[in-house]
Amino acid sequence: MGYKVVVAGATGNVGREMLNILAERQFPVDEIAALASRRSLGTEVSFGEKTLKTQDLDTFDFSGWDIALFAVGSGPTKEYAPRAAKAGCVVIDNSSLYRYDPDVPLVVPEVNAEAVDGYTRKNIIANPNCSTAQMVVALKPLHDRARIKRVVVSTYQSVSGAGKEGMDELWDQTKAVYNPTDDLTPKKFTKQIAFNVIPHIDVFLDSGETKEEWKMVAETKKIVDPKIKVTATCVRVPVFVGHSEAINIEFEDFLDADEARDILREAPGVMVIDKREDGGYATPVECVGDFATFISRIRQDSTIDNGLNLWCVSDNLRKGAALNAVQIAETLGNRCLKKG
Ligand code: 11C
Repeated sequence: MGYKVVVAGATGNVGREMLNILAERQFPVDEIAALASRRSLGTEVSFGEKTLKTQDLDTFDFSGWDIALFAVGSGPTKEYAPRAAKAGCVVIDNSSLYRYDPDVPLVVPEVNAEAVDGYTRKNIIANPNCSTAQMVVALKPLHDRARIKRVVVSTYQSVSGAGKEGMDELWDQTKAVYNPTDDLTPKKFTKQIAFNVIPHIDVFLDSGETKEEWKMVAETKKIVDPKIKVTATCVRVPVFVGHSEAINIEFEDFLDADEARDILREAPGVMVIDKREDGGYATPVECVGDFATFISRIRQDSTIDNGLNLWCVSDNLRKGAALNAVQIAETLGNRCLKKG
């Protein structure tokens, strides 16, 4: 006995990972439908040992389906998520469309699992931005011990955050750098990404921040604590998968680096790799395909009374998107929904 599960956007980076993770974690699935836009129709996708043929999102009837994982971007989400929700199917949405809606829970299960219960207001639950998800997994257990006042974070975000086009652009440009006849013109990104870094993700706001930076502020407040002040600089780097973050935290109470390390070792979803020696820290290539958020370089910030610095790396397509969505589905199943 399980659930009837839909994955919308099944041919994209995140949709494929959703199917992989549902299978890997043996989510109780009675029936599964993989949906795609009309232009990807008929494309086959894997679900464990099975191959699924994609069906048309536009004409799909969500009645009788229990859970729909959406990874289609805000535009199509606006059109199809309310339709699914109205048909009685609980939508877990990876786009930013509903994240800031007070009637929609924004959930990272290690941090605020109980918020899932609020799904009944719209039949929709929002999945946070990838850079927020991994950061709050690390912040929450430290906040519970010493109350966080302020966070200063700089991100090093992989090109897969910008979808398959972003990955293709890094691949093509990397080859083009060595072949002068190839075209280096940026298409998906605003500047050359190969052998470069770009301090710009998502659109600019009037404040001078980018929307990616604003999301880290607004989402941390909604998920962890509205009192926490956050300031972010979000940067795209030439890495295919895995986002990294340098996080500076100011607490109300003193927290020693050793105690912080012990707390994080026990924290759900966290893997501490923190030896003060060559290679004693995590980097993105080692974290790809993993479920954990990796924390390294935990150390005191001696410029303030109660400060710590740490390095945080996670697979942005997993904890930052597909894994978190599946964990929300698991939480919903455990707390709220009846099987079959
Ligand atoms: C990136 N974080 O790396 C973005 C991708 O709000 O869900 C996810 C955007 C979002 O480009």
